[in-house]
Amino acid sequence: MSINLSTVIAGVRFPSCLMNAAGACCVTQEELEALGRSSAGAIVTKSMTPHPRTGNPSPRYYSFEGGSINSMGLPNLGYPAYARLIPELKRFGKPIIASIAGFRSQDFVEAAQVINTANPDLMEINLSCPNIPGEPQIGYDFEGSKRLLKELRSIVQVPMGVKLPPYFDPAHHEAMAEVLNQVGVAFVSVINSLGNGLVVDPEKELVVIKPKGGFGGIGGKIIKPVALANVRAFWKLFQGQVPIIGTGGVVTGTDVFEHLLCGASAVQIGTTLVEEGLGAFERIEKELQGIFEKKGYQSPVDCRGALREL
Ligand code: RRO
Repeated sequence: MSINLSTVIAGVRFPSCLMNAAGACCVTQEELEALGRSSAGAIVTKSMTPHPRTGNPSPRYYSFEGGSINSMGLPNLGYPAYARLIPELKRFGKPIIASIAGFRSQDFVEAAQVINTANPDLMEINLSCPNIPGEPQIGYDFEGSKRLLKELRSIVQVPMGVKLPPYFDPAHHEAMAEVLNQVGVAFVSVINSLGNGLVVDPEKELVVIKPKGGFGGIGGKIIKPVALANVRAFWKLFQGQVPIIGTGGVVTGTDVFEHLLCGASAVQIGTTLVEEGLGAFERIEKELQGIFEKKGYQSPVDCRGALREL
């Protein structure tokens, strides 16, 4: 039986359903090229802003037993640099997803216009950066999200999706699904890190990262149930008609399998990639292949959304 881990999102074929999450190992040209050479199914860029940014002061990333906390503060090369890089990255023969961020709608609009002409395979609008002091996450403002996405929708010609923060109430899943239905998005990427958590070092009686008094986005193993719930909620609300990229808590092939069962068409990896390096793709792919073999699945679409309920 031949197993094929490729997947299709918005008409774009990905050679593998695994890829990096925006932010993980994807800021510099070197990092993006390394993703190109790796067995990742796509190259996802760091979220980009109009001007280059060094980000928040260090320490700004910390890993612990159950995951990670970060307050990177959008370090990136600025969209003009990524616009130049995207056509070069095409030589790796895998889709490129450009992640767009900003502080005001004009930032998103400018970046979207320029990046659109660089022609990435998909554009992921980041509505969920939790780490800019004084800037709320746009994805928690449903009217604001609608206004911004409608404006972007009229500019962006490549398939445009959104990266959402986690929601914790069905009313919020419904409100965002309504927005996305009205705008018409090509895919949904859930979830970004769980915003504004706090990790404490009891020995030192101290926070573990510097910005925002130690508050930061939580990623990794411990956020998996929240990620799966968000994938499942949007899968159901869209009745499987809008492709979902699942992100959150992926350490093993079993974690990927769980995301697929909940309805994901592909899965992004953040904390594990930062901790383990790009070899994680091969390891997790092998583990997923082993699960498919045992269960008799040939491709992600065979089990997508197939989670049974009691
Ligand atoms: O750069 C960051 O601090 C960051 C971003 Br833009 C994001 O979307 N999610 C995250 O956990 N960190």
